[in-house]
Amino acid sequence: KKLKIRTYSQRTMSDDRLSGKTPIVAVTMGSDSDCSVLAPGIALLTELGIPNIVTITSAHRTPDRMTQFAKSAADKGIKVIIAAAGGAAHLPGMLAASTHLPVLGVPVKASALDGVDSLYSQVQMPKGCPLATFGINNSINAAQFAARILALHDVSLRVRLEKHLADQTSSVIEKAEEMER
Ligand code: RP5
Repeated sequence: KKLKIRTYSQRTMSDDRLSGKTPIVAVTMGSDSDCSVLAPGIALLTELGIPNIVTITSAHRTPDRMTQFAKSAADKGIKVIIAAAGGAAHLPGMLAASTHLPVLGVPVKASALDGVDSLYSQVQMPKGCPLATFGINNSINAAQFAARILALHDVSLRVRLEKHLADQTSSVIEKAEEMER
C-alpha cells in the first residue's frame, strides 16, 4: 500500500486517534520507493498511539533539506527519528551526525546487492556518532524500539507496549497449539 507522504511542516495526522497531537517520532526515508518497507513500522507506531510524521529527506538528492530536518527536529518536539534508506544508505548516519536525538536506521533492500550494501553503510559508524541499526527491511523492530525508548517516560505508552508484547506472545502460542493439534 502506497503511503501518503506528508511534508515535515504538516503536523496533521491522518489517523483520528492521533489527530492534533504533536509528532514525537519522525519517520524519514531516502525515496518514496522506501515507503512499502516503512509501512508496517508506521502502522505499529500508530497502533501504539505514538504521534508520528512521515517524510522524505534524501542525503544525496536533497542534502540541505536533510540537514534542516535533522537540525530542527528536536525543537519541533521530535524525540526519536526512524530513518530508512537503500543502496549507498547515508541518510540514517548523516542524520545521526546532525542531531543529538536517537536515530534508528532501517537498511532497505533496494539494489542489486540485496540490502547488504545498505546494512553495511549504516552499521559501522565512527566512534561518537551512534546509529541504532536494525535488520534489512525491518521497520517493525525500529518502531517497537522507538516505543521502548518513549515508554521509559510515558506510563500509558508503557501499558500499551506491554499489552502489544503480551499479544505477540499469545499469538505465537496460539499458532503453536494449533500446530500441535
Ligand atoms: C536510496 O536509493 C533510497 O533510500 C532508496 O532506497 C534507493 C533507491 O531510490 P529510488 O531510485 O527508488 O528513488 O537513496
